Amino acid sequence: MRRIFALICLSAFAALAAGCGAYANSVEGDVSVPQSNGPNPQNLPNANTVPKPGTPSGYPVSLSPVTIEEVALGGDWLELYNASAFEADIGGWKVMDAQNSYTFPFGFRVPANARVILHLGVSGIDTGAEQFAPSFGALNVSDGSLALVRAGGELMDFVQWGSANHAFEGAAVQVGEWAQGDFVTTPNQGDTMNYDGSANNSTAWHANMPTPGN
Ligand SMILES: [Ca+2]
Repeated sequence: MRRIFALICLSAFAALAAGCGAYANSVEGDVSVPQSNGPNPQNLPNANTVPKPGTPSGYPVSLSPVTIEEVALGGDWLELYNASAFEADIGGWKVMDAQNSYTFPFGFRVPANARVILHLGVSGIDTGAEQFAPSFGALNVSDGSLALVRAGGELMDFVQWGSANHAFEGAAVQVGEWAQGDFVTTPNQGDTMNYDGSANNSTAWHANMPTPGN
């Protein structure tokens, strides 16, 4: 009796396996998987040469691949950093303070692990590494805030200095990008505010010598 039962189980399993195989064939059809590093006439991804995603090198605490990394209050520029291992399209994203807004041009991309400087209040030649926002008013040196907002209006990053309750603080707290009432101590003249990526609050910001572009 036990042997018969085992036989039934085996044949049921065999039928199931055959069924699975037939299904797989119907999905894959006649497509053959490239086998070597050689020419790939079917132009299919070659399992041997397609790079595998590595360990993410991005900032672990931020929801955005691109963050505000450095702010020069007196010099009126700021730096965004793509900390991820992938190119980021930030076309339509806005840098905003209480009075001003700058929108990155359509299709603007930041390569993986690269930075872009946004110059405020001055004109210049826009490149992949530097953008100019001539109509953006001077940042408030003693206290203020800056927000990075995605094209759909979603707040992606935020920093606030000198005192609390500046523009966008509520939205930043709501999405976990800032702590309520928190602010960065205003740096000494000549220093910039630098973000180290360790937290979504003022403890991750430090006054330092300017490092535009790196
Ligand atoms: Ca920098």
